[in-house]
Amino acid sequence: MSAPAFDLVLRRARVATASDTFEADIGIVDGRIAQLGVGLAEGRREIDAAGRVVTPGGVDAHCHLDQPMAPPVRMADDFDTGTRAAACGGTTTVIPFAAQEKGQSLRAAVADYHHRAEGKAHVDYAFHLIVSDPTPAVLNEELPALIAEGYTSFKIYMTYDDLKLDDGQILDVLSVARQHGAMAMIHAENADCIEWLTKKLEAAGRTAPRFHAHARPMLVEREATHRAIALAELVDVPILIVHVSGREAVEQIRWARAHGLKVFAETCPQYLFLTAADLGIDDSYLGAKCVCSPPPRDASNQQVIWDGLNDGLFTVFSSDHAPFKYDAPEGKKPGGEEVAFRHIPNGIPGIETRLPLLYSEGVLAGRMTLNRFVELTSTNPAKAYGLHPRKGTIAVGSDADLVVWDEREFVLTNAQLHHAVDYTPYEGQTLRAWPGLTLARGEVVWDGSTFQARAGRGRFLRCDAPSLLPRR
Ligand code: DUC
Ligand code: ZN
Ligand code: ZN
Repeated sequence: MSAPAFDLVLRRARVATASDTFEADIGIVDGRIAQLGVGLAEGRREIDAAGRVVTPGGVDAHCHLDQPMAPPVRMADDFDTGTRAAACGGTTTVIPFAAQEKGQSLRAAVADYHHRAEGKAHVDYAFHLIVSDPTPAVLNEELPALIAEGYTSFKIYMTYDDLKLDDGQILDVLSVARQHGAMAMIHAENADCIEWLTKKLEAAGRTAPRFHAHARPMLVEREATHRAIALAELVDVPILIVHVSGREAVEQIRWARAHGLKVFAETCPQYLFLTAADLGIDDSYLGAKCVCSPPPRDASNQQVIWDGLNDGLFTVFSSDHAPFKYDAPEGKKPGGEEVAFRHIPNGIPGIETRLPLLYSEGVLAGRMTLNRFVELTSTNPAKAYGLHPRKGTIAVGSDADLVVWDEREFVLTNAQLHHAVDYTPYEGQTLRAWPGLTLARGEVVWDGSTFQARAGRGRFLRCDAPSLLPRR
């Protein structure tokens, strides 16, 4: 008797890619998709997926794991717990950030971040860089060399004292992106406006978590988005605006596109499923759980985001998982105290709930096609950051990163999740689906009820030139 043709065959799947939906068997050899077709030969292992939707594993292109913070604050998830949660929520590739501290070399930040990931990751990972100190050595030597070595994207901040760049520095860094073909991601909020508003609020005694949203109104995001676009136009380079929260930023991006500029945009679950009211309608400290930047807006802005997801305004849907415990001195209560909003760590967890929320409220609620869901959550992020077609699609030769969906209604609780955070902002939300199986390079990492742990199985991915960028 001859040996089975495949290590694993997924039978009669309803395969969904960014462009097509079709029924097929998926034959897997050595962690890659070897054949797609009807009536494939036998595999050593067989899984019946009859009638069930199978999508490419999610690519979460914006998440923060074990990113160094100023003490006492510390992120709740490292590469172990963060990628465990990713796998259980159907995400098989993550791209967190190797963040340069001011005064630190970029290489040292990358080396430190590799150290944090090594032996811990359950799914594959790449790194974005965060450039906070663009010295001549960084601009002329480190950044070009790192781009050539597979770190082909970096984030620029327009706010936060320890990270922000001024306009001249942004122009310098964007010039490197242009010259070396990297993707520049921009956090667009006007730092001086935020500081001015924060001081006024503090002087009036308005320091409860809900005032975080008052200190960061849409105007500050709109202005910075416009300025980022202008700076990119001056340098003649594409940019990607991250975590876009609502109408005014969307209008700036539509304006840029209408003028022929290549401006990509990302949004996140919090701008579809939360509003500023989740930061509190009174001065309760519980609102700290939803403090993130930019803050969630209101129902009409949520609709603008849904529209942008459907009409092509957005390229990428990421979690912006930035995990801090609520009831812990290293989390939302720094030092164990209820603090003024300026001191509450910015960010919320969402790496595990990103796909199920959008599948439930987008695809199954009839707001979004299945193919667009795949494009936004997997294919486009892989293309934007140089990982496609190895990641982000179901095709012969691609890694066998697959999600088999279970369509069933249930109420989400934090106890069901696998991150190390003590809450989810989506507690009590009714969901209509969850991954029933996650395969990462052909291995079952989540079977619908049990996480199949093997820390260190996740591999570091060197990124190619982003295929969404023009070749120079
Ligand atoms: N920006 C992010 O990208 N993530 C968390 C907080 C922030 O301001
Ligand atoms: Zn940001
Ligand atoms: Zn972020």
